[in-house]
Amino acid sequence: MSDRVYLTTPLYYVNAEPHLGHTYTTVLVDTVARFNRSMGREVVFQTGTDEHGDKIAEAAAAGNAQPRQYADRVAGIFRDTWDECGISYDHFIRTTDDYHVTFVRKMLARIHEKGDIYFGKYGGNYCTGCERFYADRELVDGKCPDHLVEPVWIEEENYFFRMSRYQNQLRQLLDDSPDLIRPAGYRNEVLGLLREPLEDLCISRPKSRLEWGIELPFDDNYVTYVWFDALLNYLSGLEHCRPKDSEAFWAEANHFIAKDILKPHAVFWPTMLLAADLPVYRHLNVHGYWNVGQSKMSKSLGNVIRPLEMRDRYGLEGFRYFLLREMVFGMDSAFTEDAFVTRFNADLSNGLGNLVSRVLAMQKRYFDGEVQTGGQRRPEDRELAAAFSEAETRAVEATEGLALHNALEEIWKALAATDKYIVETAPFKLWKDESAHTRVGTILETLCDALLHTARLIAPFMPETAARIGALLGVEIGPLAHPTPMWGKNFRKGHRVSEPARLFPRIETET
Ligand code: ME8
Repeated sequence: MSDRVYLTTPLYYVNAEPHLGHTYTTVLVDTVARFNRSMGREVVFQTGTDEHGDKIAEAAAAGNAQPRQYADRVAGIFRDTWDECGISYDHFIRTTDDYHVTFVRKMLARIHEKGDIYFGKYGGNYCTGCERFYADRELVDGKCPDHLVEPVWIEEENYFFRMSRYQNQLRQLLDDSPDLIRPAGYRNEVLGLLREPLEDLCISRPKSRLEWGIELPFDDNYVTYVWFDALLNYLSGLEHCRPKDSEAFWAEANHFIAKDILKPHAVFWPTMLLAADLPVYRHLNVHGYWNVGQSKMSKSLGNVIRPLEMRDRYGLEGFRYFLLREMVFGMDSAFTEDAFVTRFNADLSNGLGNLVSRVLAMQKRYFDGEVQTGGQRRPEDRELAAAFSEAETRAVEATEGLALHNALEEIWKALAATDKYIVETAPFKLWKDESAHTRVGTILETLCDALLHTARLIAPFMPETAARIGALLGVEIGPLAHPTPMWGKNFRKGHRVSEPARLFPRIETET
């Protein structure tokens, strides 16, 4: 891995407010960004909003607003939500930003000059939800498989991107870089699409039908919107915020999306880049869908999960933990409040939270909070250190491979080893024997070391919890790039830790 990485979320449509699905991708990329920073890499993390097109114009009209006014309001809600959730993005882009509009027009002109954009007449089945045409074979029972509605037949003169010309090059690219699209299941899906002839891509709308888009540089009667507009954000935003070294970041571009927008990202986008003589991104990382219970999340079903409501009810850290622990990257997951509460109580309240308060309580009770340094280590102490060292190696490897749920599982194995260490060394029993007090001090110092290691490992996943544990221990939590804190060397003589605190009060449910 290079020392620079560029990480992106999709640009979310402003016709809906942030929900569980948007939050998952954003929290996932935030975690990957924090992890990479902790590994000593320089990160650019970009998110933002997709604001042009029919859907947005319709939503604005429904609320009696001008599209721009409406987009300003909802883009603000997205940005504020991510700020309130502590998302560590470096750049927030809106497709209505001037620099982006200029960039899109420049790319359109370049590809048009090359002869890869032509004018033609076309009729086809259009899904407004997806903002793209569907070939008959892609429809299921005549309906868009994603939105389950019949597409509308649209026939008009428009501009087309000669995508078909790049079919072989794209196939070659997928052969040359087997990990371009991850996990492999989605790569295979794309290879499947490429077995059929690739159609050209309609990239315009006449202004007579849609004004809310970016005017074509070569025909002011037409606008472009959605895909030819939005996909270019990944480059326009990077060049805008890193004008001097955007190429180096682009070489390590990692897009994160859900499977719903696989085709635009795996087919439209790389062929657009090939046509513009630009290098293709490094990885397209595709995750599955969150369903709510057995159903798709939807406004009409009234089962939309909103991030700030979850924060107010349970706290953000628990929500982050659940999302990252529960979803296997690439697979679908079901969200239920019951599953959330069960995991929260088991892993956070009884698990991590209980361990932290137990260790600090013993430290307080036996030594008035003062860490007893310099004691003799025993094999069981070294075994616990080894469990953490193994957890670190495995968690780092799993996170690099996007198996974040495995990374957390590995860290929780180290927590289980710590609980077992407490049971087996039994400091609360030893304390009854005065001659064993020195040993109890060493056991507790080992446990404080374990908490420090825990904080360091969970920091990308639960940054606030890691910071709280660091503050309770009264020590800096170093990044993963620094040498691992040495057991028995982290606390100076006379150092005091804080009084115990409850990090994750148990969620009581009415039964
Ligand atoms: O498609 N489960 O925007 P969008 C998991 N503007 N992830 C989900 C999800 C769910 N149930 N629902 C949404 C667009 N997402 C275009 C993208 S990019 C240049 C333009 C997440 O608001 C997931 O990341 O419909 C998905 O790919 C994205 O939101 C779609 O967001």
